[in-house]
Amino acid sequence: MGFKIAVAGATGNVGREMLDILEERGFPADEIVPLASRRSIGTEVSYGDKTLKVRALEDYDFSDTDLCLMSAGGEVSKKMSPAIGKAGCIVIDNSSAWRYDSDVPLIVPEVNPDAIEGFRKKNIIANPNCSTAQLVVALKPLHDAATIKRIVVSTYQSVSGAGKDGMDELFNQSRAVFVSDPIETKKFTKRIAFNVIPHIDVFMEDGYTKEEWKILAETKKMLDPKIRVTATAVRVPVFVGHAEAVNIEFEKPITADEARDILREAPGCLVVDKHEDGGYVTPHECAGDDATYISRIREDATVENGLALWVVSDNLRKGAALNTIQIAELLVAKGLIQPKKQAA
Ligand code: 11C
Repeated sequence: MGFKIAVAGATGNVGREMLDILEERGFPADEIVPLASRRSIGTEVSYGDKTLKVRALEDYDFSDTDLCLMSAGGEVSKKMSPAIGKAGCIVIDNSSAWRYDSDVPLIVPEVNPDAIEGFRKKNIIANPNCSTAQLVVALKPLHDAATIKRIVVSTYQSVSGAGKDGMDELFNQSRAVFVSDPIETKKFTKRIAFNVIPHIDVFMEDGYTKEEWKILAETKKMLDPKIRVTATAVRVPVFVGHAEAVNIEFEKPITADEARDILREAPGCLVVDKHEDGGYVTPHECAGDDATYISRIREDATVENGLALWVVSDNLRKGAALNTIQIAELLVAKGLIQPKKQAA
């Protein structure tokens, strides 16, 4: 007997990816229910070779559903997840609504799998921001080996992080440049085609953006509150795949060769680090893959015990849908969820 799973936000970039990954990985599902807002009722989505019709999230009764994979945005999640959890359906939420709540575990299975046990207070588990997920997958094994004191990270984030509207804007603006049409900016505050924008999410009082703050807060929550983090988050004209240039200062000495060996063995990591032309991974190459790729590993002689790395991953997969399904798999592997139908 398998699980009954609702996918909320099933028509979005991440929701569709969730449906693909559930099927690809053979997650033990007896029934999949795609949900979205009322205006999407009847929209068709694919699950393997099946076509499923979207139902209204607002009207759905979760009482016989085991798991809700929620990618319907922060506002919807804030409003609906507590009641879904109370109905006995575990919510794995992809928004930032619950990540910083001390009663909600924030999980990357390669990094802090044991923290998942804390989900029972609200029946909600949070999935991190895409730029944090790939970062902590790379940092965790290095932190275990040599204790990270401080990181400086600059991100190069694809437009799919801003949803389908972000992808459409890059496409339409690129086309407009070639045919000399006027450039329209709607989703991003400046032109993204053939440009980069040092601004993701809203500005905070200290001059950092919320995206930059999320990287700091989530790394501390999942990895170690003592690590100091500073980030610059930049949107780049790439459709899928976030890249990050990361400088790390450790307490203990660690060489680039040692880091390379550690990362080669680390779960979720793939090292591609040939010191030659093209001997590194770019976002375009990682799109559609599950791994977090690590390249350009080198010693940073400007600080004591310093390393620099280049980290790339598919933001819709490890950064969102894949990590969500890995959390669901972790619940099953730890025996923390049972199909309700079987229990009845
Ligand atoms: C972006 N990282 O690339 C964002 C998208 O908190 O889950 C994900 C926002 C979040 O725009």
